[in-house]
Amino acid sequence: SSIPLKSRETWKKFAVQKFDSKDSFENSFVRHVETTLARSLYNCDELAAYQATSETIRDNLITDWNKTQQKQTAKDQKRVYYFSLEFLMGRALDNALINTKTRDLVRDSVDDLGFNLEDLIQKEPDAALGNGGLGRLAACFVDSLSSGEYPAWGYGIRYQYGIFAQKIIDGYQVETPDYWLKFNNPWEIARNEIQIPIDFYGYVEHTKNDNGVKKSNWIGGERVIATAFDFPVPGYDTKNVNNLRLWSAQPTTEFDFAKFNSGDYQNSVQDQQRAETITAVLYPNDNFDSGKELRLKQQYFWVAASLHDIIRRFKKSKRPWSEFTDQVAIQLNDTHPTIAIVELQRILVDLEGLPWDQAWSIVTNTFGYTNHTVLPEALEKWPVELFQRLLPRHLEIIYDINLFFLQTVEKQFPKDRELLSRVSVIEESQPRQIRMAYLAIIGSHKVNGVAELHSELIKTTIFKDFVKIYGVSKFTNVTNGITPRRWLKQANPELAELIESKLGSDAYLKDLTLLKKLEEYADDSDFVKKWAQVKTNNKARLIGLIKRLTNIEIPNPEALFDIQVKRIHEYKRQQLNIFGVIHRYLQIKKASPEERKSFAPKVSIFGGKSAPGYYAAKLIIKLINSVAETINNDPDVGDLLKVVFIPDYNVSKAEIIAPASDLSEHISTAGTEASGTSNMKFVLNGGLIIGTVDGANVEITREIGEENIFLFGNLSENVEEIRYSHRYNGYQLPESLEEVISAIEANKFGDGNEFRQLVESIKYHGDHYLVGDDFESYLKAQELVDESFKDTKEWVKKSILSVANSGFFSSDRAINEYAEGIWNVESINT
Ligand code: B1H
Ligand code: IMP
Repeated sequence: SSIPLKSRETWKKFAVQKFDSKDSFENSFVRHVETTLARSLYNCDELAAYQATSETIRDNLITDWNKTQQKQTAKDQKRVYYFSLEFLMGRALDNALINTKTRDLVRDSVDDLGFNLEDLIQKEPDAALGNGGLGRLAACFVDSLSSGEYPAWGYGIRYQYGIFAQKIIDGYQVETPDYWLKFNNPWEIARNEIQIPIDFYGYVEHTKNDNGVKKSNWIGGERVIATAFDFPVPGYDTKNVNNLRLWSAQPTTEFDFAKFNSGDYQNSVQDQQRAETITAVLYPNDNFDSGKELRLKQQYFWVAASLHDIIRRFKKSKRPWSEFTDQVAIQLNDTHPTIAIVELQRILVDLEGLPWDQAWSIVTNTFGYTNHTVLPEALEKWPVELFQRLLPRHLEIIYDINLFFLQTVEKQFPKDRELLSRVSVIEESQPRQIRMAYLAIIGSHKVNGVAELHSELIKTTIFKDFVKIYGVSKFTNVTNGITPRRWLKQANPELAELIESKLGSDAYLKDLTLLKKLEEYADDSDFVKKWAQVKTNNKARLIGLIKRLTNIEIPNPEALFDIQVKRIHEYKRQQLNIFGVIHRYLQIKKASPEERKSFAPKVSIFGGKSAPGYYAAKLIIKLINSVAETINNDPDVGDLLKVVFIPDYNVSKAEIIAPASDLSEHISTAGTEASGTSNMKFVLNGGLIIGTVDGANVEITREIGEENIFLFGNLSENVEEIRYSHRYNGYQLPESLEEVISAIEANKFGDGNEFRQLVESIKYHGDHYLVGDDFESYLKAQELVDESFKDTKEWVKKSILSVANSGFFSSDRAINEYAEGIWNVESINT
């Protein structure tokens, strides 16, 4: 359906020109205000100005997006598809300005037009289609894929409601809906012409073809339509703009006439409308599997639509199926898209008529699986009964996949019945369940963890039987990374500018290892002074945010800013942190005026959301707020200690918080945090870390040197033993922690009774997360922090050396490792 040759000259004559000067920007801006927004200079408010600015940038992005897609199609290389149920993108405008290097020009143009760019940027709601690290990782990865000019698409769901907005009322978390699409979203392109039917429920028809070969045919019982929304993802300093395609559910227009003719028109329309609920809301759980039917519907809906799209694109090339894996690599971001393995097998066998073995070889060579957690409560399992109803043909295929798999295991390890039942995809429990992680391993050619320690752990614990079966080479590591464009240049423009002044260019934003050169300036007193000044300015920016959000005044910007912002979870141990704060408070109260001088003034800052149904996490939030209430209003303490809970922690707030830390806390029970990525963000912004020997902290220590990090706590190899000993030998909490608990019980922080469950789980119920075992070691590490912070020069030196050696943690490096070691995909420039 392309334009006839004789008309093409006309098209080319009017090819869209990108803005490239103030004049052309302002021209486009005014046109968008007057036509796209149907306003004028008499009623153009900041929101309208934000929208006109974004529409103008969007025009540029779409122009490059089109060229990128054409170029990639012409090059005809293998493409990578990143399947993620979460993309925590945050705001798009500032990022697009930075990546396309148009920020200064646009700032000046917007100023000409009577607006302030910084204010316009604030008008954009976050695209918060994710919970935490896993979703933000996907966002950093699409940035790096575009910047590295890889032919790549992201596939996900366009939730109408992203992660809830958190309000703090009387110290409690209250969830409110995040209807982020309230205003027209200039960053998406609705592809209403793309309408993919997706079926659920129904039954399977078994027949034989003319040659007597068995054939299975799934007859769906409910149909919804997947329609596409495309989000252009600009690379940094390149014209490459990749696509993030998010699916939205719509009712079909094929009406069920039986229903409609029964005369109940209203109810029939309502039934159809229910289709839209599939993509209505993001499940707000981090590291937790809630096992809801609607969630499985989301998963199948998204995966089936994405595969349909990929196969349509593949078929345009008229290649034989044997070449599918030369064209397509699909990465599964955790087990959430695992049903894609089964769906592709179904398409190849049932619809395309390939023999099982050939199909299965295509499937397993297509997929890679990334594991992000070893926590048992987060490992996905689905009741067999639910699959039977919702996806009956898929269940049959899972049974066959499992049967063939167990037959090969049986051959390899004859008579080891225990092994067979341990590795079976079907868990023979009541009710029987499908183990999605096992299915993901069996259906992929590579399985990776997200930091070295984590990748070793999965091989020796949850997946050790599979290492025995497949060999160790199927299991690999790709340590997570973060994009330096958003997490340095955008979040911390002053630091970026200072770095640029020494490195001579912004090349480090594409090769972060160039930061190494900063080592030369760690003792340069002029540079050290400027470095410290940037931190102070960023702290002032955070003080402003805190005042606006909580009305708390931070009187002393020189105080040590000690920050823990992340999802609230017992394994992440915000309770350890707040107990440490209480301990410090009690010490200050006991100290003489003379002794008080030895405490470095400190601001303890918390932030993060709890899953709405996670009672223990919600109690921790309440405790933090109660402690803040007591301490901040104790005149005896004054400036020595302040406690803040920043409500509604999200990506755009993280961009203000990360540059403002002196110290940040990454203090999970060893072996529980797969990687962590905010640890990398804080280090890259010149903050020091207090942390356990867990996740990427291990590699951060290796890169920046152990003299530049405050490590404490038990090691992961001892955790199981300690838990065992708690259970069978009993345990005692250290005196220091008992004192803290007594203060809580004595109602020093509101009604102590309210926190009983939190206290009891630690004191009497096994202390699963080892708060007691790590408490003294934590306090010692904090003493060292106090000591070090007093020597400003030494502290700043540590900060500079840390940044200089954080180049490894760029998501560009991570993506290059995936491309080479897992996908076998090349950049379009090579
Ligand atoms: C991570 C999750 C997660 N691991 C289930 N697992 C979810 C699991 O909605 N669910 O059902 C949602 C999220 N998230 C995080 O991934 C790890 O805890 C971090 O340590 C890691 O840095 C991050 C990215 O790899
Ligand atoms: P898809 O890969 O078929 O989904 O196409 C995505 C986009 O790539 C299209 O909207 C076009 O802009 C572009 N595209 C796809 N195929 C071709 C082609 O054969 N020639 C030029 N551009 C193409």
